Amino acid sequence: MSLACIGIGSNVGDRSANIADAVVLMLGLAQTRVLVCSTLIETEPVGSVEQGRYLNGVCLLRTGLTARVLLEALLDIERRLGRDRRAEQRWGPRTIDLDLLVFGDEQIDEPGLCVPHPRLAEREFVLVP
Ligand code: A4P
Ligand code: MG
Repeated sequence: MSLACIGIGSNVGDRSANIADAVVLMLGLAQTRVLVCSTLIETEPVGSVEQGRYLNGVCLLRTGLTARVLLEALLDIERRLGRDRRAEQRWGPRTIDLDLLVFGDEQIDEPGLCVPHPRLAEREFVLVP
């Protein structure tokens, strides 16, 4: 079993409902328990794109999944909540963003999977929660 830290962000639609829906779907993940969720904070958007303020939070999971399978499951939750990456710009507005911030003490740098999340240390919207 591994401890995984998930960063959650939303700045489109009903932001707190989007985040609550994402947490409910994480509760249903195989071999996984949601241990704790932070309070949500409202944050100024980071990046050059003009967009609305975010709600951000962090959840701690305990999981028997691998980092790769967990990330695939998180991307699937994003899709189920209506996120369509092809219609978005990088660091632009999104209904829901789930980032795998930390996965135990693993250090992974593979195509499509980089853990710890490369911009973790510079992102207050993650560090504060
Ligand atoms: N990917 C690789 N490793 C990971 C990982 N550890 N966690 C791949 C999540 N995804 C990972 O992600 C692009 C691809 O990265 C995924 O398909 C996955 O295979 P994405 O979520 O589509 O792209 P993104 O989120 O636009 O880019 P990125 O680089 O993840 O940006 P961030 O760091 O997530 O920033 N401002 C505020 N206030 N609050 C926010 O939440 N979020 C962003 C996005 C910008 N500004 C923000 C916020
Ligand atoms: Mg992301």
